[in-house]
Amino acid sequence: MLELYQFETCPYCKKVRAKLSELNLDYICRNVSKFTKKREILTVIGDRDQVPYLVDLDKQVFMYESDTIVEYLEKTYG
Ligand SMILES: N[C@@H](CCC(=O)N[C@@H](CS)C(=O)NCC(=O)O)C(=O)O
Repeated sequence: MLELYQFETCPYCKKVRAKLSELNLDYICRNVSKFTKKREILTVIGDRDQVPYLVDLDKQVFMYESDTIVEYLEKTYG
């Protein structure tokens, strides 16, 4: 299962959402907008307070950086 930590107006997140849709992939969307308590989860499960952050549980892959994520999705699921 794929999980995307993101917020709606982030352009980098938008790029990742577009790729997920293009590949017709199901994913759980974790909305972590700025200035919310919920956002702290990112520094617990990752090492940076930054979105987008992708978790691919099946493959135990965790990553930041939209370009890296898009490339990973294309390579793995394209
Ligand atoms: N190079 C990163 C940039 C990501 C980025 O700057 N995300 C912003 C939101 S649009 C962010 O999380 N900034 C830190 C913050 O909001 O605290 C990428 O391509 O994913």
